[in-house]
Amino acid sequence: MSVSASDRAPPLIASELQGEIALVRLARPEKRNALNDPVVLALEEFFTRLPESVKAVVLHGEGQHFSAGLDLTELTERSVADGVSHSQNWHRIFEKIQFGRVPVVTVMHGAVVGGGLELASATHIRVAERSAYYALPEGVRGIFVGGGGSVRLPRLIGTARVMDMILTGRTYSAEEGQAIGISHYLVDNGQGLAKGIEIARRVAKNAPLTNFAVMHALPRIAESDPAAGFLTEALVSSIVQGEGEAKERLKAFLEKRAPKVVQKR
Ligand code: 1HE
Repeated sequence: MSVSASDRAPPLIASELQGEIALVRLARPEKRNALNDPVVLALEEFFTRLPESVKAVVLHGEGQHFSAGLDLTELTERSVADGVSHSQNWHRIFEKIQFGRVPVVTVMHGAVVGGGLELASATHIRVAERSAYYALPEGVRGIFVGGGGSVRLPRLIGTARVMDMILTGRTYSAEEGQAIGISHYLVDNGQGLAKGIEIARRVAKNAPLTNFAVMHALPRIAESDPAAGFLTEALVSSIVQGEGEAKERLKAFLEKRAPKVVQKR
């Protein structure tokens, strides 16, 4: 399925169901997948209408780049009030992705900059191709992150790095991004989508309540004081293991019907 701003306009995003997973692609390659309001709203629509059968999503970008970030043509003549509401619009939609129903795997290649990096950081697993590079050109453009980047990126790579990226316009390579924790997986060019799909299929096989706890409880526990965190963890783990699915999976292991953890070679 493709979504356009109007019937004759080129598609903004394109989506496809593949069994238990859905693929969603930023589809403005001629503008380097810059994120304008219609694209961000199309993403909201996609995540709002995700069929119940979908258990994980892969987000990727068409063309040579994942995303050039905020569509800078939108910034001209915007009042302070409009700016606040635009930023809060992104916050609402990216929160819908981060705290949504299913985990999202992002495949990053080429430019992953500004709002593109903010979008990727709102998702749960990031795969990078070697062509990927990361930057926050907000400083150069005379603006500031507005898509949740000052909340999510420091938690991912540290406030000091985010400060440096914005102040100096520094670019990190795919290898550096892997070392500092922007990506979880680093693959050769052209291999990202296959890897993203493989990961999403694997994630889709988890018990839904485990995925729910990982997406909704884990980040909140990690942010809470340890005493509240331990209590919340005890409650959540007890709820998750009380589900029929957990009981069946544990029984399967004890009856030697389930896979073992494998040693990494
Ligand atoms: C754009 C945008 C954009 C490209 N908004 N139109 N983001 C940035 O500061 C990044 C700005 N973009 C770039 O630095 C480069 O375009 C790229 C490194 C991403 C790609 O370079 P390249 O050589 O492949 O493409 P290009 O020739 O620069 O761009 C092709 C077209 O896309 C061109 O339009 P055309 O009509 O002349 O063909 C570009 O103008 C257009 N284009 N990027 C609008 N970003 C919620 S707050 C978030 C704050 C931010 O995200 S700040 C970071 C903004």
